[in-house]
Amino acid sequence: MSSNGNRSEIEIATDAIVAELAEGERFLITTHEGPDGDALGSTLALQEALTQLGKDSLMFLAEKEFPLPIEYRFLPLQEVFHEAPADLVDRTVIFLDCGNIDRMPVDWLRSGKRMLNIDHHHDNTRFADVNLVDVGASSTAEIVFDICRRLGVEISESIAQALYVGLITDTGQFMYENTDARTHRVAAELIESGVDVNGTFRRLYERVPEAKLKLIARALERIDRRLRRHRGRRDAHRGDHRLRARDRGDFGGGSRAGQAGRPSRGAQGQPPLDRRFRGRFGDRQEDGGRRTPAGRRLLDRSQLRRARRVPQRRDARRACLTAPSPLSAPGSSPATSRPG
Ligand SMILES: [Mn+2]
Repeated sequence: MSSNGNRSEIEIATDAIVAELAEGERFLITTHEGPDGDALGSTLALQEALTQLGKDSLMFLAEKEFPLPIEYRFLPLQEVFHEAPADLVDRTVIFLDCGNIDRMPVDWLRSGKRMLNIDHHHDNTRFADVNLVDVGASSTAEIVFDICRRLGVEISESIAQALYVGLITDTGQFMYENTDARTHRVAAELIESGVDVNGTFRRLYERVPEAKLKLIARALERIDRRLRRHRGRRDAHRGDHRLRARDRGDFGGGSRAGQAGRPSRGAQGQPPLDRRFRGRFGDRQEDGGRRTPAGRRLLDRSQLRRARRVPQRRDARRACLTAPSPLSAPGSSPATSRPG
């Protein structure tokens, strides 16, 4: 791999960018839509760096980006512009962390005096007048750190803080493959410049919004209620369990409904169907349930729910009820089969 060739290419681009920043007077810094930690951190850091050098610099983000995701709201972005400045044509527009101009779909941004492109995405389309695309950098923050150094900018606590946010968010807290020795060296220097490491991690990763917590709590409560209801129902009908098991054995669901009345039942030693149904609806007084005037058991709410859940079994029962009983069927009835 021509890493030497690559490096010199990046060196050349870095020199060109540094020259643009050093010589320019008015700037407008922007990034990609839906900005992440790297986008916001690099923007803030470069804004402060250019201001420190006495430049007139503005930051732009569309109004729709606000409010930002909760984890980024601690960043000091109060001075971000949402509109085109009147002197846009005199400003050099700097795109940070933006691999493609369509990732910042605000057309007037292309009407600046110059366009600079500082990024680390491997698929960067190099859309600007000067493009510094360092795919070996973990983050745009890492590149901006390098630029600051070359411009002789003092890495203040706030610049360090902003760049550190870009560094840890784009490297997944130094876990991704883009993390290397250079990343850690930059991190070390930022920490030496005053980054509140623990506080930054806490702000970025431990601030769960109250609304989200409430939502999770509600969902857990609902699951708990369902579990309790399910257990209660199970316990209440445990006595009914054996009967239900027998029902299943006898009817086996809707598909076997048509076979339920076949004469071989008696041969299997099972009671005739009409007797079984009398038992189900008429004889079971011991369950204490409410009954219709005809003696049918009224289902309580949970039993109804259960019955609705297995409609095919109810249909099977109805089919059995209306099917001719083997006892009353002509030919098998004692009355008609009796000789004489
Ligand atoms: Mn990035």
